[in-house]
Amino acid sequence: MTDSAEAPPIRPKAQEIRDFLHYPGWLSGAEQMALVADLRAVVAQAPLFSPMTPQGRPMSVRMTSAGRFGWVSDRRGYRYSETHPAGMPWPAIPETILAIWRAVSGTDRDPECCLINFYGEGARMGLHQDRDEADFTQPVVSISLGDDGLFRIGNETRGGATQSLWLHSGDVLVMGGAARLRHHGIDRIAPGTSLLLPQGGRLNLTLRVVT
Ligand code: MD3
Ligand code: FE
Repeated sequence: MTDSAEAPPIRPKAQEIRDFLHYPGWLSGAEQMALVADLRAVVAQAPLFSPMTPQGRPMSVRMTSAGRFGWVSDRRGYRYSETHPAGMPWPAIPETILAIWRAVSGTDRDPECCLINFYGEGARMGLHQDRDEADFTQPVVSISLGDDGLFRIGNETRGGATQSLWLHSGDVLVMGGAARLRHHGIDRIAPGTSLLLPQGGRLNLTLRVVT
């Protein structure tokens, strides 16, 4: 047998669903574990927090960010900020994460925000649009880690038919073109479906060009 430790992972082919690209199992198990180690270092510098909705209720998803900008929410509303709610700048986006963006995004620009969403049991994210970025020709790339999450995508306007898709640990999604302004959300996670995170739950990374 030859030593397979250096063999590059075999990447899945993209599946096109409603104008976005789904790469099921893009990341190998070893790559997922390396990403979790990098994310632990980010969270040690920039702890997860529960953003407040403008209605004054804490979101069920806990968040933090890496990169020049992070996403924050409080009574002033949702916005990108160059500082964590505790006042410090965000940590740099790990190279392992930048490499995924460069492989799948199809753009020359690098992401300026890596939003880290943590879903514990019962956490969800209602249907919304991502429209706080300056240039909608730039895609959003999403990376799923840990427990399965039920993703739902709708339309540019509210209402109408939606389509659901289970996202598994190691999956990558690229939302560009006509998919970029669609409503989307996470209905629920399936606790206990992955052993990647010892305490369970789901981590989702979304990479964005902000300016
Ligand atoms: C479709 N996060 O952080 S990622 C978000 O799994 C967000 O945490 C979800 O929606 C999560 O804003 C979904 C998939 C995703 C991300 C961005 C999109 C889908 C998108 C932007 C436009 C359209
Ligand atoms: Fe979103």
